[in-house]
Amino acid sequence: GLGMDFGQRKAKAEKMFGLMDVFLKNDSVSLQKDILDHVEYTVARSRFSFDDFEAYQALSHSIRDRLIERWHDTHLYVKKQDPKRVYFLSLEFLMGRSMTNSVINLGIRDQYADALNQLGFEFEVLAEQEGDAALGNGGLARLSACLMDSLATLDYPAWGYGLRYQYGLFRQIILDGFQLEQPDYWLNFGNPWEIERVHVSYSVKFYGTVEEEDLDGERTKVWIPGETVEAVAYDNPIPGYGTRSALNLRLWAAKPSDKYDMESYNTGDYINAIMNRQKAETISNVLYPDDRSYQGKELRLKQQYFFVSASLQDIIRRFKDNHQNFDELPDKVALQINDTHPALAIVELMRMLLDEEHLDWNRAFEITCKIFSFTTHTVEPGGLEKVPVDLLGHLLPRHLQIIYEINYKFMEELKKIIGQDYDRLSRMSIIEEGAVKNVRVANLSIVCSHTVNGVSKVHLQLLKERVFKDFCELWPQKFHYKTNGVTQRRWVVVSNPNLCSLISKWLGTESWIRNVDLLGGLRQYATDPDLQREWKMAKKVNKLRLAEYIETLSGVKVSLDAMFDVQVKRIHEYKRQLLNILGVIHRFDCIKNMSASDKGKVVPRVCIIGGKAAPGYDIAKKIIKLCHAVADKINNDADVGDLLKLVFIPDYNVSVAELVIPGSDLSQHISTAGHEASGTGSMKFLMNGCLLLATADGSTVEIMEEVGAENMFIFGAKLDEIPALREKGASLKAPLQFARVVRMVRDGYFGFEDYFKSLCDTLEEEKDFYLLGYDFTSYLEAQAAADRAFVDQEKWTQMSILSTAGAGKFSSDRTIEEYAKHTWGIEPCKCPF
Ligand code: T68
Repeated sequence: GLGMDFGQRKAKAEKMFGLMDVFLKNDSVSLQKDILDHVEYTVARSRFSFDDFEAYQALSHSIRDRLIERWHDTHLYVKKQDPKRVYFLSLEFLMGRSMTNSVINLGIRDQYADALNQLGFEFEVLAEQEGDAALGNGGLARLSACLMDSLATLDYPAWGYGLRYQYGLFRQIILDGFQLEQPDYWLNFGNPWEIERVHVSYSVKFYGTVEEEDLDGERTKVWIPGETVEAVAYDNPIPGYGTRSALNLRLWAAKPSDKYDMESYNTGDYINAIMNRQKAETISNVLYPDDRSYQGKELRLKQQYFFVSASLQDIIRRFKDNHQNFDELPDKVALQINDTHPALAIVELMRMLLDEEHLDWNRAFEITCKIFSFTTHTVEPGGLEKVPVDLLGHLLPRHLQIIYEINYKFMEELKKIIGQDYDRLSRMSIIEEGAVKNVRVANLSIVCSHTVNGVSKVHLQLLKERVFKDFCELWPQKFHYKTNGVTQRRWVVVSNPNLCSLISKWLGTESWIRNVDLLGGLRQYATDPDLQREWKMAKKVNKLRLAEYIETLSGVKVSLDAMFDVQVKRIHEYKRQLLNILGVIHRFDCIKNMSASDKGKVVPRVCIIGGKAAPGYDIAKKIIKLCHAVADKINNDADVGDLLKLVFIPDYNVSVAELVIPGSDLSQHISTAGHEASGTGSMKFLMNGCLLLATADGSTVEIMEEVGAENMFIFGAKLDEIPALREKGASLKAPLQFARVVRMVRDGYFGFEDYFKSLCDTLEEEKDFYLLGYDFTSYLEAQAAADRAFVDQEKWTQMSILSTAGAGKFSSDRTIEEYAKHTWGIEPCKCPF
């Protein structure tokens, strides 16, 4: 794939860097030796006796060596070229496992598989030993991971920055059908994929006061901080596919600062002083598990500032290595903030430029606005981040002053444009007045960014009409959208090897792995009986794998002839897992009341639901319990048998997704229209040839444009109908079928009627905000259409092939190209060997 053999690369490298050492060799014998050396010297086990986990450790270190090699070469080269770089700032990255992805992207999976066979191990078995890196909640965090993969593959000069949480997203365990949260202390067994850089560290300051001082006859503000914490870098190489580029994802861990004077007068003071120092580490201890709500918590704000301050110090230091003039900063640096969580970066850069580099306000502000772009992932105006002014002023007094100053100048400018429209001025102000004064982080981000991106076409429309209406009217040219994407490397090549080789065989090339538009070439074979047969076979194998997983987890045996109908994502009222469960109850009820001959016509279904509820989200937790209660009833009903099963897959995460998605026939994306900014799960299912049952919301609107509504099952109220429907409220009569299934839950047919009462109450006609009642009829119709299509397996397989064929647009490669060109202004920087 790299177009050069070992000798050529070495020759070229030597010419460029002179002293460049030889690269590691990738033939089977060298790999075996490497693995055994790591068994002996890294893992410290005898090379004659080691188990699967130790083999995994040794193997991962051998892969890590190769990652580091490319990562060094990339850095050396990019440093020399000094192009404009993008820095992707995100508080969350959901990387999942690294091993298989790494060897595939490095292009040495087969060599490793062979070397391991020689040693008596199997690559796939060892890969299962790895735990997930779950440093994020859901879609936003997995998007960050997919974008990093595309940045690396497309050779962009980019860095990711984030936090190295000690505890990732909680593990979900299910006890009696209830969700329990368990800590994810993921670093317990070491992490071979990171490189600790004890010498790359920065002091991050908090609290204290701001004083005025004389500097060369001018009054300047000086922040006298009260607490210092050290940020230590942990680097995670991100290899590109079919290139030698490997990017860096730099995650910060909090450590006590050495610049801490202790004056202890007795042993007790000394011990206490040490204990207090140790508290510094709590900053990067734990990921917040709420994927939507914002509470003004000091620790969360500390995390945000800690990560932003360390990253900016690092970025500015790198800039200053070969530049003195800050006017050049926007030509060398693009800063992308992933949602508003890293927005303090804006204020921190202003502070550095003003207080440390002594630029005047206008110059500092102009530079800052040229550097920042921001992507929002929200559709609810109420979901926007707010920070109490008192909290911010206490933790970061100087930053609050700067925010006030930015706002004052913005308000003055705004008055000149819109006049004395005080309602609008107060809506647009960065400061929200009221009983508790808040900083509106989104307003700050919009005012100080050159570009604001939504994540799908309809999302931009919602930003214009609802979320950022005032700002869109003021600066229409600032607002854009970049439709999200997912990486086909992770979501097809790694997770669905059967389908991957099938696609390559029929397209006659592996190029689609880098150029996913080529998938369109499958269209011409959609009705070819040979492809159809092979396609069905690949799906069968994946379904078998999933069925085995389900059986080990839940003891439920499922039939491979049934349609595997899947909804996996975070549990939310707006995502309407409840609609799905009520649909299952309806199906169950129908089967129970059917004649024997009608039963013969039922298309057997395995309904699969998975996802985590935020620990404090009561209704979401009740939905999980309801799913289990209904499953208990259905799965043990002799009348139903194989016609219907309901399974809840616990602890849904990236590696579970890699198993579940390829094994699904149908997947559900059924949010109330106008509530899902994009949705990226749908894209993964689509690539894997799963049919979509969906509302026209977020990304599915664009998926319809690509694969055609006739190849999907679309239902539900449309975006523009929703306001009127909500207005009607109680006068909207829910259909009888809906009333009947809700009644079954209410009356305790599945037990726990007291516990489910508040859940059922959300479905009352006047309260049914997410319009489950209204959409129920068309939902059932869409489900019936899916049944009919499944009976005609030829037709179904054709639709499945056309789904994969239409998935090209939804590669994160396309997303990254758009960001690079239109938002960041960066070019690829490819190491020529
Ligand atoms: C999701 N947002 C969107 N947020 O809901 C989804 N929020 O439609 C979209 O496809 C995806 O972002 C990618 O754009 C989230 O996942 C969070 O996880 C989150 C986390 C912390 C605070 C707020």
